Amino acid sequence: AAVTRREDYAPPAYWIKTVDLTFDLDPAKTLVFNRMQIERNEQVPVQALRLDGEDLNLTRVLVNGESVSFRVENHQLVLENLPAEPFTLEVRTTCAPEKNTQLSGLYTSSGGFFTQCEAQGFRRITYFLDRPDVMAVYTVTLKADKARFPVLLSNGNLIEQGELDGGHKHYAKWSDPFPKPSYLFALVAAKLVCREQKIRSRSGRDHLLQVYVRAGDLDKTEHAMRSLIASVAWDEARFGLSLDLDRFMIVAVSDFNMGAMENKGLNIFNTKYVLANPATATDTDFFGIESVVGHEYFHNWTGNRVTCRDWFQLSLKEGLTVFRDQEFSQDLAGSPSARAVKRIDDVRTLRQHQFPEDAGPMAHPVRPDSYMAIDNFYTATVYDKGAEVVRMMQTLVGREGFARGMTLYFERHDGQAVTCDDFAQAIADANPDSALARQLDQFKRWYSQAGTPRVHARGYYNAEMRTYRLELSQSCPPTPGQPDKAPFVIPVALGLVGRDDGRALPLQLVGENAAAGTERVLVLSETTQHFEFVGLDAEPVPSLLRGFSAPVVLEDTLSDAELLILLAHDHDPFNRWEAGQRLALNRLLAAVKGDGQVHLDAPVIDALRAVLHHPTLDAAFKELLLTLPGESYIAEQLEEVDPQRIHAVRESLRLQLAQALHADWEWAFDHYQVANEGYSPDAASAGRRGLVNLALGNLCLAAVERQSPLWPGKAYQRFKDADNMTDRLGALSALVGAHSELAEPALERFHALFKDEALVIDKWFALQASAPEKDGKVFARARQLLSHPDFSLRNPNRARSLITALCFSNPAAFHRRDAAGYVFWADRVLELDAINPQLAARVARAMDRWRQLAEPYRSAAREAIARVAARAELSDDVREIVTRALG
Ligand code: HT7
Ligand code: ZN
Repeated sequence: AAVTRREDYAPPAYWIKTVDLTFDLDPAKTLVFNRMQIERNEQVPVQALRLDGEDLNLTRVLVNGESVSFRVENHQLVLENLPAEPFTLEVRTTCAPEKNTQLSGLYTSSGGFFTQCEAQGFRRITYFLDRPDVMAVYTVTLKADKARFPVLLSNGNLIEQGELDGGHKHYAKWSDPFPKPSYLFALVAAKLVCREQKIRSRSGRDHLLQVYVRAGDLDKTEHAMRSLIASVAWDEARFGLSLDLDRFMIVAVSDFNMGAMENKGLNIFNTKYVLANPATATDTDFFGIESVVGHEYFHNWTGNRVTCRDWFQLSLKEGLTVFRDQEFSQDLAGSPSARAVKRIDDVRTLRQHQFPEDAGPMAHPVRPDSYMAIDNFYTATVYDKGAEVVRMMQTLVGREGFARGMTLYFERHDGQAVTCDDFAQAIADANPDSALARQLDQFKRWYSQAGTPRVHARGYYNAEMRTYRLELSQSCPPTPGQPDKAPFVIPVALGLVGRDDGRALPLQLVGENAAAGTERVLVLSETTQHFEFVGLDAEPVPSLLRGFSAPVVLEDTLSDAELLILLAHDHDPFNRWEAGQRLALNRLLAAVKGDGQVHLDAPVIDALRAVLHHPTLDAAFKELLLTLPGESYIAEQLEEVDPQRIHAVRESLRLQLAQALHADWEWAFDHYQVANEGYSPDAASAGRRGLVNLALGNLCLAAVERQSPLWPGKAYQRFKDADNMTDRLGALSALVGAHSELAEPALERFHALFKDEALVIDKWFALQASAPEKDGKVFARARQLLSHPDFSLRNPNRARSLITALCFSNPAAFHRRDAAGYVFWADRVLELDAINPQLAARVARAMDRWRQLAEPYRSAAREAIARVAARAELSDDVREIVTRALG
């Protein structure tokens, strides 16, 4: 398959100014009539017009109303000898939505029609210049059977509707005044109902907000609507960006490859990120909805009003919009400690997904240089590392400076398709005196160099001079195609903590007249730099990279004693959490590398107990601090990985934590119960529920070990009586995670209760496939579940609930000495590839880190990947992943 390279970008030879689309919608055969106003791009030599098209039946081509000669080659409709003046091109095609199992282009789901055009789905609807720098004004007419498809939606404003065929059919005509790239086109024709709300925004304009769902789901739309209203208000308050449409619609669909899609004025969402009520959705689901609704809404400016010139610039919209949704959720969370909880969550996600990506065969820069299938580059690097790059810009220019930069970005580029360079330039130009502006070219290495930099820190205290000299150095490991890296610009936020009293010490660098507070940002831009602090009466404990101020691995020389000081006193909650994780990690790694015996010693037990009982720390923060680092994160710290050994060591530490703090877990279980006055998904009550569920998990684990029925019995009762899904699933997970005998009846009961709630049944599959492995039973169960009547590979959420949960979230069940996990993986990738290549390619990535495995896993993994690669009729998507993995 062909590789597309960033360096080959050329502007289009033609512009499409307007598009008039008419759809005669039929699941088996839909007619698409496409009339475009086209003109030559005068900046480019005259050449043929090549329109992209895939899986289309072409029935007619007219130029200015006349038949012309044309040819179709390499998925393109080619027209030569076109008029020099602007002309009209009419193209008629048909397609078969009900056969479209890829869920890209026009497809059917639960009997309705939906579209997904990003990145290259529009070409599966009609012939077009399917690239983001071609922006056109769209008018869309939808015709369909009235009874089966009563709701007809497209982008923009409804300008006409009526009946056809004596009332059997009907039509609706939509017009979107904003020029847009084809990837933002959308249509929906289905039997749906909607929750709607009129709002007046700060700027005084009235808008109609609508959330469309299937008839039985209306009672699950309140939170999505609230989140949308909050998003509109937030973007106005924080960035002065208002909603530019009279009508903004969200539609939920149950078959969807990703989370949601920001089509102009008509966002289409995976049901998972719309539907929630207390009985069916957990606190995590509620937070997920808030952040995805925010994310898609924020794209209206960062992505839609200003879009990407080409797909290599994807992080221009995705990194920036993830940053914006993270900030939105932090601002909604409120208190500094609730903000820190969100920040810790985001960093955990980055470390769990992006760090391994950066260390494996798919490592690529935030702005990639080449791809075989662009859908493979909707990655943690483009999204989450991209967001960290934007966050570092904000750290370097300050919050207000960043908002100024955003304003300049829109002044310069509203209505354009631009590059990551344009964005960075606007932020720097709005802040000419900043470290960012001074070192912009070097800062932009974050866009061009892959790999996670290492920052090495050492401190030297001089008692005589009362100085503390901090030496920082950086390096970055090689990644595919990039053996050598130049230094990055790394903002290092830091504080110094008093060794005896935990006080935040004043930070005065040598040569400065006075201390600049107790927290500041150092900028590391050379390979090695020194910073000398003065006026220190005793050796401080450095608290570095506060708030995770850069996406790097920090290698310092802190002792356990120093980590305990930070855990008890650091003013930065992120580093306080990090100190707890490091203490646990040090013990886990020593055991994995040593004799396999892990021991939870008294100082750490006492410190964790102090955290649990702390009078002012948030429950959510305590939960994060008392959760051990995950098995994949532990694996990432090792040169060679034996997943079974890691699992055994972590399980042993988990049990010790449960036993050593038994009385404390009992106290926390009682103390943090949420008052029974109706469920609310706010951060404070969610935090309490989270900590109570963690306590229950620990109490069940310790109880099963000593064969006591008390806590499993309580958990089962709680599971039965729960009035919300967070508590019900929490109790069920406690039973499953402790391998209690009551897990089985609880699972059966759960299925019976929720058999008609697809999103809850997804949880039922995922819980079983991600349960802690014991004697191979979890893997055996997962394999059995493939033949459960509710299982299907065609629905992405359901496929993920079993396959992703096993292959990505359960290393000990997946990596087996008998290779059965790898056989399972290869079989599913091949099956899925025939149905949905995008999804297959995502599953394929479970083997990214195979080279890191110890034998016998490594050879068996290679063999499984080679088996997939040997299949001749593989999609480009999966081909790209397995080729890189073996390369
Ligand atoms: N911008 C959206 C990306 C997306 C997508 C990409 C490839 C295939 C299917 C897809 N569905 C949605 C989602 C977002 O980042 O907001
Ligand atoms: Zn996005």
